Amino acid sequence: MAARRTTRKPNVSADELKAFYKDMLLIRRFEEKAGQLYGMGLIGGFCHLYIGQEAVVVGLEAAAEEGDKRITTYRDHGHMLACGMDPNGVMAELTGREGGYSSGKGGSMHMFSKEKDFYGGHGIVGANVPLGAGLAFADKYLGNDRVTFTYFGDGAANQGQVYETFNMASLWKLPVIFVIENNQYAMGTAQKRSTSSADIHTRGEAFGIPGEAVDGMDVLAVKAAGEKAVKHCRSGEGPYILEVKTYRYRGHSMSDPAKYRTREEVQKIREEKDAIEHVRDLLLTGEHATEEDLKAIDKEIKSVVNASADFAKDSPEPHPDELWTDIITDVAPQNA
Ligand SMILES: Cc1ncc(C[n+]2csc(CCOP(=O)(O)OP(=O)(O)O)c2C)c(N)n1
Ligand SMILES: [Mg+2]
Repeated sequence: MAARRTTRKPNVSADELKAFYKDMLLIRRFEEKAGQLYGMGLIGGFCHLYIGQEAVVVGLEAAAEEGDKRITTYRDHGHMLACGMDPNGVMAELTGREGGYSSGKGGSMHMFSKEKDFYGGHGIVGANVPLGAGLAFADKYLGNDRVTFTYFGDGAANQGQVYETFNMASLWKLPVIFVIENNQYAMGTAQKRSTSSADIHTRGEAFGIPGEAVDGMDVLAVKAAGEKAVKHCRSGEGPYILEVKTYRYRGHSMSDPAKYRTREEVQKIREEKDAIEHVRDLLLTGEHATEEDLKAIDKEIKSVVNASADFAKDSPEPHPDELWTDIITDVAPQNA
């Protein structure tokens, strides 16, 4: 295997490293299972897998506190699992079953959890960015010190509404972290073909928003960058941009011809940079865990994921009477 980043001794406890390993593995195995269920025809419609990007959301969740909020795009399963949503409810939603987070009527891109401060799951590229600033505005208005993680992609970063949002977020000093998950592609378009500047994190400069880039395949680096960003936002200094350099191993969605990159490119990153393998190496070389310990974790994760698939399959489809429910509400939102 190619040279890895294992020589550095990380300033992290064994328990925390194990938790990172477990949380990232849960996302990967869950997504692999979702891919299988899609292949079997049990999941329909759009389905965007997060495999390869696990360290982004796990690192940033480690920097978050109770009451902080998150909002993301259609590539959202990992975000839900990382903030503690129930794998059963997520898998049941993917399969369109009653036990799902949106009672089987939302699917992969449309799940929410007020309990976990997860505000979706949004299918329109860039549209969740102003919504994220709105969540941060609410916290500022209510006078608390919570922050909102607003995730979007390198492709979305070229959208006009992102810059309108940057302007207002900076003007009003909103506690929002704009997390750009730069996985190098927007569907089949490579970043260098679509994006005029290589450093997306500098795009806030015109608005006075600080930004930095971080290795998104290194969960410890992501956590450290996240903590810095959170500190900035929580202390009332306004928004912050984190460009997290990552990579998706699977296609854009389940229907991707994969003609825009080579298999070798994907393989090379998997071999040299994989975030889960990185933590596995740290655990083993630092003697924080044995192969047996890791096998036990793998087994535990596998059973959680299998249970979620069984739960989904056993859950009924929504009753036809539900066709006209949950569409629109006439109840005005109350104070949070
Ligand atoms: C407004 C809008 N335009 C186009 C699309 C189709 N579309 C879906 S995902 C996507 C690419 C977005 O890429 P990126 O922001 O890099 O996110 P990634 O999929 O890589 O996570 C496009 C063009 C859409 N959903 N919404
Ligand atoms: Mg992208």
